[in-house]
Amino acid sequence: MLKIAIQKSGRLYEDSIKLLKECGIQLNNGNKQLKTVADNFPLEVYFLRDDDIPQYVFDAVADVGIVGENVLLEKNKDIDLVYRLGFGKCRLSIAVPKSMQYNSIKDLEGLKIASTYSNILQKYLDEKKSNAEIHEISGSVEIAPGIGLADAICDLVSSGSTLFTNGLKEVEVILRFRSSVDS
Ligand code: PRT
Ligand code: ZN
Repeated sequence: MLKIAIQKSGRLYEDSIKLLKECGIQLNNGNKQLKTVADNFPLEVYFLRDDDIPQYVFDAVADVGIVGENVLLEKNKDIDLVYRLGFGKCRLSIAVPKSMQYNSIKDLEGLKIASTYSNILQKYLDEKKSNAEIHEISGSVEIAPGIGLADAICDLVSSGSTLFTNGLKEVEVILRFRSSVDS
């Protein structure tokens, strides 16, 4: 029996289910259960928090998983990216308050950046020889500068509207996650 881990709910859920359907796989119990077996194919589907998917695959509890490349990189498990599916496109960026003068990464020296992507961000800061400090938080990153928790943020961006509504501007793009199916 093949085992696949997909997101239980959230941005990747619909497209993951759609993909399985397009493969002709029939699932009955939706995402109410933590796992389900396909009606017409020897496939078991696990519904998980996206953050847990790399570990499940690494532990071989699941054979494959559908997860954002950002999560895959942040968790840094020894597992292979075998295919880009073409959905969930976004980028990981650093943003600062609109009013801040920003010319280069040097302007972040000694400042605090709130992020849930501390591993990817630390690697980027090291590459740029920046000593900015990372403040790791697990969510609602965009409000951090507004409430005095940090000077800047590093988070995923797609349309840019969350940055805009929180008075932030994008100043560094760390990674662009390609959605192309063949790259
Ligand atoms: O509950 P669980 O832990 O499983 O889900 P989650 O809340 O951690 O993740 P979820 O469902 O928000 O996102 C799942 C995946 O979708 C991410 O890991 C990315 O690979 C991908 N993705 C694509 C995004 C976005 N676009 C995105 N815009 N994930 C999050 N966002 C958030 C971003 O963090 C920010 O808060 O949306 C906001 C910005 O969006 P814009 O459009 O305003 O720029
Ligand atoms: Zn998550």
